[in-house]
Amino acid sequence: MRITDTSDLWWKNAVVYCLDVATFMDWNDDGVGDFEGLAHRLDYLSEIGVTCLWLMPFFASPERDDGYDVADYYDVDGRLGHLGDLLEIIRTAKDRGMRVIADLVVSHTSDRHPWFVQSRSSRDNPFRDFYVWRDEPPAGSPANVFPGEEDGVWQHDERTGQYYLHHFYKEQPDLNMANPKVRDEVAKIVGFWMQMGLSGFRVDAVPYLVDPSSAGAHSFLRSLRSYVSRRSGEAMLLGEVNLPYDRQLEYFGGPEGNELTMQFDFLVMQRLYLALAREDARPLADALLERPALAPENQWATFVRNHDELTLDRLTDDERAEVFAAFAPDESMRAYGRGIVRRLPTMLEGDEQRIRMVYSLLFSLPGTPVLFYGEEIGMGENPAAPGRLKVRSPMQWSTSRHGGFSNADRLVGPVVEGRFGPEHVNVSQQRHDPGSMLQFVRRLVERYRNSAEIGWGELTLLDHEHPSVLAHALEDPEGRMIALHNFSREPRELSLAIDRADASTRFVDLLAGGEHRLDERGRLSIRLEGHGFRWLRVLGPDAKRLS
Ligand code: TEU
Repeated sequence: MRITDTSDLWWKNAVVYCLDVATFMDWNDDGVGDFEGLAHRLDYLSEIGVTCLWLMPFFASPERDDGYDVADYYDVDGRLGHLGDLLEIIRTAKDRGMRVIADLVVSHTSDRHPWFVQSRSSRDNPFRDFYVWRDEPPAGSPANVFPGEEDGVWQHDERTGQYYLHHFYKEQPDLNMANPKVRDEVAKIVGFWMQMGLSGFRVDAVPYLVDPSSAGAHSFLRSLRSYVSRRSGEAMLLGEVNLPYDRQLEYFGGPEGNELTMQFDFLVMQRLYLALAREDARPLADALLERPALAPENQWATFVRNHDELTLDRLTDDERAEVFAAFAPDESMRAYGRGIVRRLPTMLEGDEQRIRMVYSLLFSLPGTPVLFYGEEIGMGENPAAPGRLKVRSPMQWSTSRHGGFSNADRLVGPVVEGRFGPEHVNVSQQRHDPGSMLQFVRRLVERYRNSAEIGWGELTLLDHEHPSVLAHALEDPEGRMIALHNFSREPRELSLAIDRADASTRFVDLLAGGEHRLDERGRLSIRLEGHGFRWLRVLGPDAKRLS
C-alpha cells in the first residue's frame, strides 16, 4: 500500500460517527440540540478518534420522518441554528482531522417542498413530472416501507384526480429521477453542499432512488459518482442498499467500482445477531465468506446499530424468530414485523463482557466501522418513545438535568430512564474511569487506526474445532493480525495452525498486552474466556508495523 492510497482513499480505514444534531447537545436550552451544542462537543468526538462525522438530516423539514422529509435542500432546520453555524462545524471538524458527510435524501421530498406544491397543483404544471403520477395504481405495486402505518405506495390526490408514488410516508412523495431536470437539481444540491465543505454523502434509500429494474438506475449513480469526484478528489458516497450481495455489487458498479464508494453491510449485521442469539459464530462466518470481492477503492461499512429499526429482513422467518425471541421478546420492542427498536446493551441485558466482545468484533471485521451516537458509552433506548424514536433519545453527557443534554422543560424527545439512564450511563463519568466502555471504545479505535490491514487487508478464516469462535486473520503487504471472538458464554481452548509462522514469530496481544509464541507442536494455543476476544499482531523478526 502506498502512502498516496492510504490518504486519498481515506474512507478505507475511517471511523464514522453518526449523530442527529437535534438529539446531541442543546446549547441554547430550547429543548432541541443545535449546531452550537455540537460545536462544543467536537473535541469529545476527536478524543474518541472519530475521523468522519455523518450528520443525519439537518435540512428544513416538517419532521414527518425525523428530517428524512426535506422541504428545502438549501436551508437548515431553524431549530438547529443557521447555515453559518453549520459551516463553522464543518470547518472546525476538519481542523480536528474529522471529515463531515451528510444524508442525501433525494429518493423523495417532503410534500411541503415547493416542487411538490407546484407538481400537485395541476396536471400541466412544469413541475408535474418531478414526481410520479398515474391515473390508477398499477397492478403489482410493491408494499410500502412502513407497513401498518401506510397501506400502499400510491396516494390519490383530489385536486388533479391522479395518484402519486410514495415508498415511504404519504407525506414523502417519490421524486421522478428518470426526469433529467430532477437529476440536474440533485447535482446542484450535491455541488452546493460539497462547496460548503462536505466530504461526501450517506445516500439514503438508494434502491428507491431510481426504478431499480431500469438500466437508468446505474447510469445515474455512475454519473453522480463521476460528478462528485470531479468536484473533489476526496468525495465519497456511502449508500444505504439493503439488498442481497449480488445486487449490492451492482450498486458498487460491479468490478469497476464506479458507482457507490461504500455500502453498509446489512447481511453481516443481521448474521451477527443470529450468531449472538445462537452462541455460534458460523452464520457470521458464512456471511463474511459470501461477501463479493470489491474494487480496491470500494469498501464495506460495518455497523452494529443504526438510527432505524435493526432490520432482520435478510434472515429466514425461522432465523428472525430466533433473534426476536433472544433480543426482543416483547412485541413492543419490534417494528414493521422485521426489526428491533432497541440498542445493543439492552438486548444483551447489560452484559458488559458480551457487549465489549461485539464492539471488538465491529472494529476488527474487514471494513470501515460506523458508530451511532451513544454506542461508545453503552446507551440504551427509551421504550416509552414511539417506534424508531426509541433509539434516538438525547445523548447522555452527565448526571446533570436531562443527562446534561439541555436545561429546557420540554425536550425534543424523552431522556432514557432507569438502569441505562444518565445516572448510570454518561460521558462525564466514563471519561474519568479507565475501565469504562468509553475508554474501551477509544482503545479499539486507536488499535483499529493502527491496523491498516483491517480496512485494506485480505480476510482468511482460520480452521479450528469450536463453532462458537470466529477466528479471522487480516493481512496486507505490511502487516498481519488475527482476531478471535468467542460467541459462547463458556470458555474455549483454541489450537490454531498459523501459516508462515515459526518459533521466532511473536503474537502481540493488542488489547490486553503481553505476547504469545507457537507451542512445541508449532501451533498457537489460546484460551478464550466466555465471550472473550483477542487481537493479535503477528510479528516476524523484520516487522515494522506498531504493536
Ligand atoms: O431508510 C430507508 C429504508 O428502507 C429503511 O427505512 C428500512 O426500513 C430499513 O433499513 C429496513 O430495511 C432511510 C432512512 O434510514 C430512514 O430513517 C428513513 O425513514 C427512510 O430512508 C426514508 O427517508
